[in-house]
Amino acid sequence: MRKIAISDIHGCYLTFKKLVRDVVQLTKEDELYLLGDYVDRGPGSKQVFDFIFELKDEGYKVRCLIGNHEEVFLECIRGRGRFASWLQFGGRMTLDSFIVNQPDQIPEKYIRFMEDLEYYIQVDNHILVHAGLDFGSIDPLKNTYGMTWSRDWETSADMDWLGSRRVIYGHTPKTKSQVEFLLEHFPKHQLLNIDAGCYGTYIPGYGNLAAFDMTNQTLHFQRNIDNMNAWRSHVGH
Ligand SMILES: [Mn+2]
Repeated sequence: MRKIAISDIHGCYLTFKKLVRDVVQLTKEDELYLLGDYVDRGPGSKQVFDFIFELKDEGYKVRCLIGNHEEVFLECIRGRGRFASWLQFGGRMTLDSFIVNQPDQIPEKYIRFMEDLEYYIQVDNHILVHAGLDFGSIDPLKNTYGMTWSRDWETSADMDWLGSRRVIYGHTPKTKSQVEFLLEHFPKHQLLNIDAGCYGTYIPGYGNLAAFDMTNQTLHFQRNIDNMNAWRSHVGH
């Protein structure tokens, strides 16, 4: 029985499926934790959701956190005027994967899935969260904005507050060797960013999806095998 964490899939369905099925070889005894940003940029946001539903239907244990991209999507659904910025943010790729033009044309079950996502999960002595924790707030586990949007928060982490707990998160892409370096220092630093920049195939060192095995404290990587050409032409690379 292993506890596995994966973050920032960003519509890279083929890469995600290969990582889970062939590289990690997930079993029904394992627990899979997904740390948010399922959608946008990659070509298969809908297919990422469908694969998560498929795993759950087959009896795999999967728990899912919210990322800032799902938050922005839900704001679009609730009509808070974020639609234009969401499209810039990679949202066009998500709409294309559903073959629709507006976020409210996406079927209800996908929207409900996103509405039900959790902000953080504590697993043994690990705190799992999408982006990080805002240590400027009285209780970092109550600041949901910090959980989905934090950047460069590591140096302000309050290690007394954290105690023996460790934080696993994503959101800010790192190269594969940076993620490996962070794992080497994880016992001392207690913070591990596992976002290996899956969608960034055009930047040297990026373009991998990482799975962190919390039980054995090991990393697995899958190189991106999705077709990122539409996103690349969209962002001009
Ligand atoms: Mn993010």
